[in-house]
Amino acid sequence: MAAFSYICDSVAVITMSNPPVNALSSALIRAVQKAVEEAIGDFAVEAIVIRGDKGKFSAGADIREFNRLERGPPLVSLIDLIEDSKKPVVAAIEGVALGGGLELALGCHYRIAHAQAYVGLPEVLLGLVPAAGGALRLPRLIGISATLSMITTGKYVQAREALKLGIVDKVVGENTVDEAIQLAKKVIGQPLGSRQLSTLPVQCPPNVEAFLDEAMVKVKKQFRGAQSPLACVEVLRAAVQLPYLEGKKKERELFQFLYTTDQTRAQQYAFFAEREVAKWTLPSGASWKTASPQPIRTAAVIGLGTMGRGIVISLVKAKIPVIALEQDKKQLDIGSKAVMSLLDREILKMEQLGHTEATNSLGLVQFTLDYGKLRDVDIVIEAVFENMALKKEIFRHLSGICKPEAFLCTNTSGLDIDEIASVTDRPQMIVGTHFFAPAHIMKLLEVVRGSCTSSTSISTAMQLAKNLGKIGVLVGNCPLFVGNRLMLPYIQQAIFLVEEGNKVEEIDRALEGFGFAMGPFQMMDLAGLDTLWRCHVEHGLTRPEQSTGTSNHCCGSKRYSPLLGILSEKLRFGQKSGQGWYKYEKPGGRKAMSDPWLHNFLSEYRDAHNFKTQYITQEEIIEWCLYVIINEGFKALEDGIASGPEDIDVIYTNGYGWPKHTGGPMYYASLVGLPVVLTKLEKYYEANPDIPDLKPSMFLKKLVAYGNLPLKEWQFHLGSQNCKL
Ligand code: TC6
Repeated sequence: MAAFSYICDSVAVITMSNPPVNALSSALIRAVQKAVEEAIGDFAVEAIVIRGDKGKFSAGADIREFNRLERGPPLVSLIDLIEDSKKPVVAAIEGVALGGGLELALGCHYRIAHAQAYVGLPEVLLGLVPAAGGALRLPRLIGISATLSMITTGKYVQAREALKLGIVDKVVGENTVDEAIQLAKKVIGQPLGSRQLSTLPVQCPPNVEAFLDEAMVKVKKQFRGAQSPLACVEVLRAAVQLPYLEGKKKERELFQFLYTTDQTRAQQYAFFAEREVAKWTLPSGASWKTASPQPIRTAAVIGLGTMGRGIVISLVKAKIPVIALEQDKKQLDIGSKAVMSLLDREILKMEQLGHTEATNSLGLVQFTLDYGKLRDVDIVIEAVFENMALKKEIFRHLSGICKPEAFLCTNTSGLDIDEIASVTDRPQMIVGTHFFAPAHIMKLLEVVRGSCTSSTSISTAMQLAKNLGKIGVLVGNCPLFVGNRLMLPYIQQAIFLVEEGNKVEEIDRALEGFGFAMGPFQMMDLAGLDTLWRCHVEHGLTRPEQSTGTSNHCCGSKRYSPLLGILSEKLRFGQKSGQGWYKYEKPGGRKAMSDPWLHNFLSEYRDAHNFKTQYITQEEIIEWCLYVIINEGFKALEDGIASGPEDIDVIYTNGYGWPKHTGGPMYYASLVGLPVVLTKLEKYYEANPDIPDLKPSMFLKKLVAYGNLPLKEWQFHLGSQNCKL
């Protein structure tokens, strides 16, 4: 676990070892404590270096132990022991020093980091606050403002930035441990007072109280409904107002409060779910363990619209050379200018973080009109607009041009992968790669398996997702895949509520109050009402010939709303045209403002179509809108399109703005209780038999028949025979 592995000229080197990330489990803390005590007590030792095994300092407290009853020795006393040591202690940081790992390093008197290492206090992402002195020592080292930004976002800071901020004393390109030993030798016998962070004053801006009040307001707005970012501001207030030891008590109190909340459990679930989805298995038995990803050394992107541009940037950021292709000179000029301007912005950001080599990225992208240039690339990602005929023509063409080993991917948000694959010479190498806009920022990649897609192709696409810094989730091939399939009933439901008299702004407010970054109407305005309307039409969710809305609002026995179509016909496309469900300061503007025209229009529309007004509460809005997502989620599990509830949750929390502090739609359903969700759906469906999205899924009913089963047991009751992956 940890031993005082050798003494090098009076310097003891303690190596923490708990693969794969040296998480500070009870056993590891105990072992490090013993090693530090030994080193302190050994006359031959004059200084100590602490390092992590296998190139990683430590990823912090062992999250797997969070829910266990037995607790080991507290990390806090180990860190205090280190800080109080009369012999200098140096942290040699390689890989990561996160959470408790960074807190331990802050207890050391000096810190040296490798250039590729990251540090951070990401406890907030697990619904917690730093609780081993991190939020008290860091502001004494780098000030309140920089600490606030780190602990409320949980962001990881690269070594060079950490050096600028003052978190580490030195950054080295190699031999981190040797450098740490040299530093340790140099400081033997020097006074340590100024290096014991807990004894220093907190660095505050003038009028710190007003600064913290303002921070609280900002954080409340930014992390709607999440408790831990607010607690982080409170810990900082304690750091400012109280002496260190009392601040420590407050830190502990807040940690212990958060530790018992549903939010932290949901966020821990989300953490493990994001790792679980990488471990895919097919019904054939092929899996992430048996399939080998092929190396992707070069790539091509076809189509430089919004999605294509973001995909090019993603590839370049992962240092993969890209050939970007457009169909004509005009589109190529527009697309290449947009890509280069995005790239310039990314390079600037990277340079500010100390990546001096960032400008080299400019040479990684090449623009062309010539398909012949795609002959030797390892992967092609087609990102033209959603038109099956066009996509098929492109894939037919690629089939004749690309080398036989090239993987051919389509960025589609819901078209049939098998139909696209059918026109190629290599259906086993066709993969759906559904990126989310903006593609160079959003973390999610839905990897869609067609019926012929090989396990090697899946493995390659999943590995590519990881290399691009994204989370790949494998899903089956069905209309709209998983994410959009669940989204459509949500959008429809929100529109039905408006037809019944509820205000667009109220519905958005209710869902933002639940924690969504934006409500459904702002989201529709962002996505484009015309685009959504086309999607409704393509998927048979309305009758295109009646888009002016003179019908009885039924398509067969199914209710539909023509509102998206009507607004699109009035050129109210959303943000891009400056008006949609809201009005904006200009086309492309972002500030949504309530629109009196829309309110009048809706009131006339309701009168003309004899809608019965049914105002509902904020709580009911949440139920009506979210329970259809959950219900469709159970249907997707039943159909075998998603491998498990975790996959749906990861898709929703990383691609659709579902708040992580509620875990995702399926986890949230388990929290509410499946019997409650079922009863509500039954009630709503009985009142609205023309909305089939409210009809409870058979799988949900089956689970409820077993009682209120924990989410981990759901899949067992489905069996694997349904899997369509
Ligand atoms: C804290 O410190 C609180 C302190 C207060 C004390 C009072 N514990 O992400 P990967 C596992 S809170 C247990 O795939 P990467 C992970 O589940 C903690 N396990 O690898 C996976 O297991 P699997 C604050 C952990 O190279 C394996 O390691 N720290 C922990 O892409 C590999 O992980 C954090 O929040 C852990 N702390 O990224 C850090 N961390 O193979 C969270 C990872 O069985 N960790 N595992 O599936 C990370 O951000 C990333 O894991 C990484 C490595 C950057 C360390």
